Amino acid sequence: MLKPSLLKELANIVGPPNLLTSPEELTVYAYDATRRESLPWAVVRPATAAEVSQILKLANRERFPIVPRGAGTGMSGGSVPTQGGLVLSFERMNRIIEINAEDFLAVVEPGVVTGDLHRAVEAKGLFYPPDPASHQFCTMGGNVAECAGGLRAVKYGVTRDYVLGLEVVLPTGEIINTGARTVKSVAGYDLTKLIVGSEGTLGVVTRITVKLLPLPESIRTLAAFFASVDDAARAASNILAARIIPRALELVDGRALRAVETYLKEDLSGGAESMLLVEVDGPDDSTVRESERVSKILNESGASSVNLADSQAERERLWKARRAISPALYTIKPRKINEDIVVPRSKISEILREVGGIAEKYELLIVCFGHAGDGNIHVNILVDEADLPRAERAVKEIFGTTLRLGGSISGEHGIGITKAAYLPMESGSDAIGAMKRIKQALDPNNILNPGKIFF
Ligand code: 2HG
Ligand code: ZN
Repeated sequence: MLKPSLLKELANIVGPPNLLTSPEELTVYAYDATRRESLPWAVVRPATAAEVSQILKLANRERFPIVPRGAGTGMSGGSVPTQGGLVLSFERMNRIIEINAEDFLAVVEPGVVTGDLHRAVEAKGLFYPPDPASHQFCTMGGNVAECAGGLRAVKYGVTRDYVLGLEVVLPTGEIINTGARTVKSVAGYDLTKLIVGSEGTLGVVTRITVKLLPLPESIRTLAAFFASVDDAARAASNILAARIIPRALELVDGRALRAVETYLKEDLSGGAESMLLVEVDGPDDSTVRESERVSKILNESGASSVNLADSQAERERLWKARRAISPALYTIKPRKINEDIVVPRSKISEILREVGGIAEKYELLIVCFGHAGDGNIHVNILVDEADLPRAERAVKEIFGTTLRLGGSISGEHGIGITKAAYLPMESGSDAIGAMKRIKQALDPNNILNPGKIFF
């Protein structure tokens, strides 16, 4: 609880309408996409880095937890206020400050919706590649905090690869600027990369400078259907083996297809057991050639049908379906444990087979879909209450197998609270010790998003 005198100080900093304390309002800031919930004690909606700085200084003086929050679309509990405290919501810091075509960069506040940035830069012939499946809702601050990936990571990389610089309020209240407005900069430690993906535990991001690319001239999208997920995985590998890096290479298994078809009330696949969505981009003549090569490989890999999307509307229909899989899975069971393991690309078929074996062994309903092109598979265990103990054992085995294959337990969703217990399996105690020392140095009173990443 925050005592009344503190609430008054907070109201003075952000203005009374931007301090929320009623139970109804607090509920809205209690959850994320994991559907875990924990009520904050209060919520503030700051408008400037200076306000954030004052709030953090107050939190240090009074030792209460601060939980930064974007749109709450995170998949590992990063923005859930598990220890209560004060949520810092960035809905008012939502301006696109600059789009600079000469320097190929944009400067945004953390509350900008990622899809809005896409549209704004594309209107100027520019391109911001990172596109989490939730791009219509998620915000840039959250993308930076979790180092969001998305569908185009296979060719273009993840959020980390586009952040040139940040304005960050340190847990102790200092406002610092990291990085530069240049493509290159090696001045001192790379604090930008340290903050990106630190899950709101090392600093509060108040301004983001991102690199932009020229907007590709043309895009071609293919949907291919297969009789088994094994065939689809092999086809994905065959595309990469042909030295083609599409801008998206997404795999959807049969169960995920059925779920999204029910959810959207449309037949996408004609009953197929797996789908690959492949998208190539570049100069027009090159996408024509590349999509023809991809189509040939898909057919030779045993696809039952391969369709080239022949209109923008058709492309949008396919991607809308792909992006709807995550919510659609709730039509099957009331809960889903979603993992985002990532393996070296050569191991995609192997990990899918292993996960299939684990599902059988523990008698669980496991759905796999996601970013096959970069090895990042969303393994979703769909559970009732009674399945939970078996699901926990299965998760451990899935992570063990992933690590044995040279992968990582999280490709893009972060550790948060849901994977904190498993981080030692990947990082080991010495590396975690080093992480904890960094945390301690920057946040000596452990006020910033406590309880996330490690216990
Ligand atoms: C996606 O790619 C998201 O759709 C969500 O990362 C994944 O729900 C999931 O497992
Ligand atoms: Zn994803």
